[in-house]
Parts: sequence; structure tokens; C-alpha cells
Amino acid sequence: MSRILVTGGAGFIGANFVRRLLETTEHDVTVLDAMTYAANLASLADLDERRFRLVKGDICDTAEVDRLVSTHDTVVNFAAESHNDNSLAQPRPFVQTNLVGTFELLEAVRKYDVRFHHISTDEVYGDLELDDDARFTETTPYNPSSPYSASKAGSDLLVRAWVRSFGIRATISNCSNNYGPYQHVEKFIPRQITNLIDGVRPKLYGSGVNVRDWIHVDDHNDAVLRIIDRGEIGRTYLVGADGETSNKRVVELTLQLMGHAADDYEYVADRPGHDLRYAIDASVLRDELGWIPRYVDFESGLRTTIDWYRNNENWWRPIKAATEAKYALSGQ
Ligand code: NAD
Ligand code: TDX
Repeated sequence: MSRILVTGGAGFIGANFVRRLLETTEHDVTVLDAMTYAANLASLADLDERRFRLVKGDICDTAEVDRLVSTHDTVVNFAAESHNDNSLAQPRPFVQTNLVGTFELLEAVRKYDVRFHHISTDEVYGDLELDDDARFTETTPYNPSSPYSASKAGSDLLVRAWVRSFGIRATISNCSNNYGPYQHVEKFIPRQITNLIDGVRPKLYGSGVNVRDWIHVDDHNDAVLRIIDRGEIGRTYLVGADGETSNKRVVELTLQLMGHAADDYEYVADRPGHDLRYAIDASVLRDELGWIPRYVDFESGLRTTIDWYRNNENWWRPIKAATEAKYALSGQ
């Protein structure tokens, strides 16, 4: 049994990870989370307090990070500013949290020789053409497009440098787009589901042809657990479940599953610099660590996610109006 510090554990993927840890392992879990707009206390409600505690704090706070890292065996870093649209409107917190915060964690794990796993994104590789069957691999050059993806790319490079220069025990995973329960309603899929519950038509940026490689959050977190247990120190693992789908197709499917005509959506202003297509080749993770995604049927994963938002309005209702007010300012 060990003590795991999960930074950003009150956000979407982190909260699902904490729930999974408590359900499937014996580890004690501490969440360090700044409780920004993206966090939701309700995502961590009802957890067993004998094995779980939440510390409200910032990964950029040197003393707090030092204190917490010194008493844990493993740190898993989910803490980040995560939304591309926000990074275009206000890039500063992205540089601060994603770069400076990762630096603070690296200095602490170096000091106490604590195992570190860094959660990152496929967006560090930039985007792919639509009419191409190329996919990202571990050797694809970094070429990020947005302030968000550039700050994540920088954080990955810091981790790699700390491994090489200081010998810290770290791994990195770069995952494609996640969906599932507890995802903030600013993100594409929950935004459209909750819009439809509210009688509002789904909104597609630009022409809707952009492709994302969808993976269920539980499959991502299974991969993270596997990498922490069996991953090779210093390695980067790509996580993806062959879920390439155009945004238009996601909206059409969501409309159908929720009982509407498939074309009952509207086009809104495009995202500046909008990445065209992401696609992950996860064969290293499958072949070397034996990881197999379970939610390979996107339609059924989407149906379960729709049900979750229908059944958990208490979770998302308090943040919905403010999220839409922010989108209205940019014509989206
Ligand atoms: P999220 O925005 O839902 O959650 C981020 C959490 O980090 C929030 O609880 C927030 O309060 C916390 N946080 C922010 N700044 C902090 C700080 N300075 N100190 C401490 N906590 C802070 O994000 P998510 O979608 O759960 O993403 C988690 C991680 O996974 C991020 O690193 C993201 O880059 C990465 N990722 C996300 C996806 C995706 O599809 N959502 C895909 C690949 C990788
Ligand atoms: O209302 C919308 N309409 C729309 O067409 C929204 C919110 C988004 N979109 C488009 C933009 C993207 O092409 O849908 C796609 C997905 O958008 P987001 O949910 O904002 O995700 P994305 O920008 O692809 O980034 C996500 O995946 C990679 C996460 O937010 C990142 O944290 C992760 O690194």
C-alpha cells in the first residue's frame, strides 16, 4: 500500500482517477487542488475519508508542494488549465499552472526521490491533415498550436529534462480527447448534451469537419494506472482508443441518441487556430504494457454519458449559465 498525491483531483479526469484508485486499489489518496472554476467538490462527494483527503492548494505554492510531496510515495499530476478556448482569451494562468506548477512539482519529487507521473495531451504534437491516415507516435516532433498545448508541451519537456539531468523517476502519458462523467460543461460533448437538455441547439465550430480521437475517461485512467505500475522510467506513452470521429458526427449522434433530428444543430464562429485532426497510435502501450481499452463502442459510451448528465443535473446546473455567458462573448 502506498500514499498517492493526485494534483488536480477535483477536475474531470483526476476525480475519475481518484474514484478508480479508491475502488480498485488499497492506496491512500490525497488530492491537491486549487479549486479553480474547473473543479467541482461534488465530484469527490461520498468518498471514504479513512483513505482520502482533499487539500485546497496551488501546485505553484513551493512550500505547500514541498510539504505534501515529502509525505507521499507517488505524485500523479493532473492539475492544469485545460481548455483551449480559455487559453486564447487569457493565456497567463496556462503558463503559470502548466509550466511553473509542473516545475514546482519536479523540484519537490527530485528533492524527496518520489515517483512522478505527468498527465499530458496529444495536442503537443500539433494537428494532422484530414485526408491523411498518419497518426501521432512517441517520436512525432512537438508542434503545438495554442497557448494551452504549448504550455503542456513545455511541461512535458521540463519533465524529460528533469529525468535526464537529475535522474528523477518520472513517466509521461499523452492522451487524446476524453469523455465521460464529471466533465465540465465548457467541453464539447457535455456542452451539447446539457444544451439539448435545456432545449438549445448544439453548436459546431466552423464547418464541423475537425476530427478528435475520443477515449472514455476510464480507459485513459486504466492506462495511467498501468504506466505507474509497470511503465519504464523516463518513457512517454501515447494513450488512445482508435476513436476518430468528426465533430459533426459527434453532434449528429448526440442529437439522435437524445431523440432529435440529426441535423438540428447550428454553426457558430470557429476557434482561431483550430487544430484539424488528432489521432493516436497507441500500439506501444498495448504491446508493451498489455493495455486494452474497454469502451471501444463510442455510441454506447456516449449513451451512458448522456444518461449520466440526465441523472446528475445537480452536478452541472450550478455552472451551466456562467459557462454559456462566457461563450456568448465570443459568438460561440
Ligand atoms: P479539468 O480542467 O477538468 O481539471 C483540472 C483541475 O486542476 C481542476 O480541478 C483545477 O481546479 C485544478 N487546477 C488548476 N490549476 C491548479 C493549480 N495551479 N494548482 C492545483 N490545482 C489546479 O481538466 P481535465 O480535463 O481533467 O484534464 C486533466 C489533465 O489531463 C490536464 O493536465 C490535461 O492537460 C490533461 N488531458 C486532458 C484531456 C481531456 O480530454 N480532457 C486529454 C488529454 C490530457
Ligand atoms: O461548443 C463547441 N463546439 C465545437 O465544435 C465546443 C466547446 C467545441 N467544439 C469543437 C472544438 C474541438 O474541435 O469540438 C472539439 C473538442 O473541443 P474541446 O472539448 O474544447 O476539446 P479540445 O480543444 O479538442 O481539447 C480537449 O482534448 C485534449 C481537452 O479540452 C484538452 O484538455 C485535451 O488536452
